[in-house]
Amino acid sequence: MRNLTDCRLYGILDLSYVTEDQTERVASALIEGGVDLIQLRAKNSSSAEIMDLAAKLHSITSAAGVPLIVNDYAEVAARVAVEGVHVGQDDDSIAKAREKAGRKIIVGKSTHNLDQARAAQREGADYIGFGPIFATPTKPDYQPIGMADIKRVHEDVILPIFCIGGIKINNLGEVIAAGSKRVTIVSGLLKAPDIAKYARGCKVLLNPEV
Ligand code: TZP
Ligand code: MG
Repeated sequence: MRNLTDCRLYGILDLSYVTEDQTERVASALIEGGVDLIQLRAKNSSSAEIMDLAAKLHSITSAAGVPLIVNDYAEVAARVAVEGVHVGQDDDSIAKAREKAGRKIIVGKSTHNLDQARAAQREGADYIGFGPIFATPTKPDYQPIGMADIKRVHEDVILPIFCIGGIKINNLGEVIAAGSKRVTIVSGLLKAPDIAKYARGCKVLLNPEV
């Protein structure tokens, strides 16, 4: 299984962009394109539905050594061998998520400013999301924070930091130039006509040495 510190491109299988019957095909395309980490995000599904889907997806992701992270529902990790859980500012605390999972898992947390990023580190997160950097229809109620604090968050937080929000292959270079080493991309990947090719293009920008 890939180490979190080796992950640079984080893809989210968000059920507002893909139907449930497309998820396995899309997961395979993300993996084929070199996505390092995959999250299952299904804001309108029950925890039982997410459990079934996570189990199906996990057989694909685990065969490829790609960690699978479930958004919000830490109890899923108690029943399905997913590698982690992702929580937002208004969700379970990191400790509560770990307690619900009942085993050693990765726990990531969404942060929307420097103070939240520092707090997530103190709280014991394994990685953070930082954004939305740009305005995004995937999270429409959130004010974009821009790129100004990307450098600072990398100075203050030693955890893997995934910049997120409105990041596409055509603005990824700017986000990297602003100090980002890792990104999460949702709609850019899921709406690409060729998902694997899009992911591969992003990986080239994120891993210039490869
Ligand atoms: N958290 C902050 S922005 C965001 C989340 C889940 C959505 C990012 O989606 P997209 O489509 O890559 O802008
Ligand atoms: Mg949440």
